[in-house]
Amino acid sequence: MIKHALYPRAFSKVIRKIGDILKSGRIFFVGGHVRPDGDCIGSLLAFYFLLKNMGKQARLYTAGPIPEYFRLFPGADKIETSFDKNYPSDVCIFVDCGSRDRVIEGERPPGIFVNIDHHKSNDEFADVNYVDPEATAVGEQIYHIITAMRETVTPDIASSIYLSLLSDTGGFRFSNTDNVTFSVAAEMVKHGADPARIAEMVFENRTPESITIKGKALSDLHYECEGRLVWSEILQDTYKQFGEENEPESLVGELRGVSGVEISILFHEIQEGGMRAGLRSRGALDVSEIAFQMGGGGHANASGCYVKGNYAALRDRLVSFAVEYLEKNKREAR
Ligand SMILES: [Mn+2]
Repeated sequence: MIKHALYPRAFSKVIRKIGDILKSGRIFFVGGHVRPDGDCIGSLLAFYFLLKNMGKQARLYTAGPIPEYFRLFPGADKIETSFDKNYPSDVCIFVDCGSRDRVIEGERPPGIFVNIDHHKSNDEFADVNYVDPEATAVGEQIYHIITAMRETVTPDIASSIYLSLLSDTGGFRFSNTDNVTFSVAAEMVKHGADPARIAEMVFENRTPESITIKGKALSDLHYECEGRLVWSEILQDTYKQFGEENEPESLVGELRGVSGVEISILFHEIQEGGMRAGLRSRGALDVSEIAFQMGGGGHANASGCYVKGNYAALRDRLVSFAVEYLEKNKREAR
């Protein structure tokens, strides 16, 4: 994919507006989604360092759990996983969240809401919404905000934004990788991000437990539609034994890598009863349509859903939606 301009002109008004809010606000709450990924963590941290440089008060929050390997990232110790109802924020920024319940169920921190996201399914829940499904990652959107404000990109900000880009593109491999991704990444390296060090943190820092869980999932793959669909699952027994925080990173993406596979799904049995599923697809196949049928959403090639209820029944329902979708959409010409 090629975008012709580095700066997304269609969003210049909202980008300026967010700049004004950042300048006038004093006490900031920055929230990310549950089970944060690298884009979420990188975006939280980029805001933390930016706001600190601007002399503002800022607290970061995500419902967690935060994978162990992000703990090594500079600033990661600032991310809180319990929500402080008494924090008197005047601005709440939500990053990488397609809907508000991805952050805090029930609770509402005070202040004006700003929503910065690139999920196609975003429901524009905030007072100010900067939602660009064409953005590589939220880190890229934050880069546009910072440059429009003419604020300095410190090495900490650069590393955080680079983490966002690297992580959401799966190491500059996915279809959201374009010329802007590389331009912004190059800028971040110029400002002090260390590509090898960050890649090592993100991709070469697995716990032995997560490898064991992955081995179990890989040893029991289920194929449907003549191999066009593959799915696997991780049950509560396994999570109880090896720890939920050791959920194997990007496994569903690896399953998509099986030749002949067009859609991959990884199911997780959840503690409260029910399922969480990650879906990945190749090319023009849009798994967000399948996730949407189960109340979820996301990107065309990467989506997910979370549904309470009977695990096996929900899993089978989602598999049948995926089979139906594949039967409607003929094999991708490759
Ligand atoms: Mn993202």
